[in-house]
Amino acid sequence: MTTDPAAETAADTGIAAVFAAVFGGSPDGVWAAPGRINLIGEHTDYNEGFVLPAALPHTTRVAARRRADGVVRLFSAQGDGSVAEFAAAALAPGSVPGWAAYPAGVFWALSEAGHRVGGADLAFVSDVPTGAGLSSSAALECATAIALDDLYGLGLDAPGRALLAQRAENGYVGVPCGALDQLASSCCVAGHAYFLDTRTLDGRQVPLDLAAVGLSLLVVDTRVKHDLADGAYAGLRAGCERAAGLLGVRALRDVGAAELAAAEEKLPVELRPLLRHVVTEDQRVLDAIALLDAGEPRALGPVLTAGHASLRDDYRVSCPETDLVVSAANAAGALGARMMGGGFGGSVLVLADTDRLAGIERAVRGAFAAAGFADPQVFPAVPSQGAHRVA
Ligand code: GAF
Repeated sequence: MTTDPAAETAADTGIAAVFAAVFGGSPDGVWAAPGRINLIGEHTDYNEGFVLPAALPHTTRVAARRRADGVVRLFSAQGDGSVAEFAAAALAPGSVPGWAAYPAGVFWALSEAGHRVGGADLAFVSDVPTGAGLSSSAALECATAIALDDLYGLGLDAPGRALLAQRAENGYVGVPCGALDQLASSCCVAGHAYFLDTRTLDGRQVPLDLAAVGLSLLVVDTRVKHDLADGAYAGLRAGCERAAGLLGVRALRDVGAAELAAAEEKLPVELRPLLRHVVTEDQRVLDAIALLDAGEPRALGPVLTAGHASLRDDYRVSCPETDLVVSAANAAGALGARMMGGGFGGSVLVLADTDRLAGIERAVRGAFAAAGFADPQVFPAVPSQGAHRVA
């Protein structure tokens, strides 16, 4: 869980030993892809809007070696000890179950896109929390994509790998996610947030040195597991697409903030809050970028908290635990806080003065204990490097 080169080498030694124990011999290389936070811009990606993620120091690493016989073997140190094995050429959506579906889907998506990829042995070791809204699935996919890109000399670029990883999740695993997580895991740069227009894929790395101004980002993982594969996420996406159709626009991104009230009138009542969230959230991303460009990161706090209120009241994807983190953190002096990811559990991002972090963490843990919730996992989020080769 680090991008420090010396520490990464130590981590490699560990993963090479895992590889040797499972497959024998040495890997051809080791690659890493991170989980992500998202400063603002939630449920905007599949509405072709704006996002502002940053990579976490937590990564999924993969030690990989080409095979000449077309066989793929997958092992995860976080799995049940078994090896998933299949022929690369025989993949069809859904043919490999469980966690191995994500890397298998990358083989499938590469082949569907016309890339010549044969077999490989891959051993994964990850410290990205799973089911926590921090993109553990995308880290698994993007680590696989960069390893196969190098092993088979495909010559892909980072956004290209990200879109193939998204295709794997949509077409092979069957989750209709947008491209936020895969683009963040592939393209982020250490020390920066990544401002991205998900329609045009125009992106800009925005320097984010919060430590220099005495600020920190904290992740609070509520440990309430969300599962994107369930129907709620798909239902929200379908609702947005229905609303766009009724409004005669390609995607809800095309409704400007000034047109919001008139557009709401044209929709059935149940779709209005979805439109409201997407339009106001896109505007919050633009507001956040303007604040960062103006050198006013403290002022991001209220933007984050407004984003949470919109996800809670309009999009309705928060839960009592994420709501409690936001209210307890803000009451204890945070500048702002919001849930991240698909919702229904997962993690909250807190922006605070560094010297108030300990008090905020105490307050959140105390509030959870008082409410009878399980103790959350809390760690700092330092903007880190996107997918890269480690060794
Ligand atoms: C999940 C999805 F995978 C992303 O594509 C995005 O929609 C996010 O939820 C919500 O912003 O992480």
